[in-house]
Amino acid sequence: MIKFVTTNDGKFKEVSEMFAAKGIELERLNQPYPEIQADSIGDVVEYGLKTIPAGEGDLLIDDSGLFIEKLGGFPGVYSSFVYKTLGCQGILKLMMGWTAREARFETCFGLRIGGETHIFHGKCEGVISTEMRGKGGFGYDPVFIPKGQRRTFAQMTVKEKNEFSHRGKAARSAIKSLLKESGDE
Ligand code: ITT
Repeated sequence: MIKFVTTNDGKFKEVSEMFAAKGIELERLNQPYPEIQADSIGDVVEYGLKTIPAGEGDLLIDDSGLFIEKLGGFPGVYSSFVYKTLGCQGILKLMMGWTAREARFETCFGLRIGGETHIFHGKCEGVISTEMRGKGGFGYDPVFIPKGQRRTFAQMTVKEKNEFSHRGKAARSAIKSLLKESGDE
């Protein structure tokens, strides 16, 4: 059994659905892990994994962020703070009148299996919408439209979001590696 350490209901739903579809069960450990102020989400994940005692067994953690091109990648590693302080409306206000709306989501998974650490990345390019749309998803989903799509992530089902998303990509890589290790693939 792998424990997914996350305080975020939406993340757990997205990832557990994908893992379950491949026969891998995830247990939720609803607690925060220490997140250092680092330049990259990869560093946050590597540090975070190290702080969780080996006694917790096999683990998964996910650190993600929204990177807005014209803002030099901001909020990036500050995504959580900016979401709590400005929220989606604050982002829209900040970008009011801008035509350059390119942004991307990035996810880094840290998987610790049998004491060994594996890192997986996923990225999703897109644009920031001009208004909030949709009731699904979480966080910045109502203002993010993945490339080539017309709907925001919040207007998609979990399954649809997983097809395009940063997290869906990281999850597919992690699943592939897990199945390879267990000889199921
Ligand atoms: P953990 O307990 O797993 O750390 P968290 O919500 O703190 O949960 P992050 O630090 O990875 O997760 O997320 C940073 C911010 O980015 C946070 O406000 C999230 O709501 C938002 N976010 C992360 N993934 C997202 C996604 O797929 N869609 C929209 N917003 C997302």
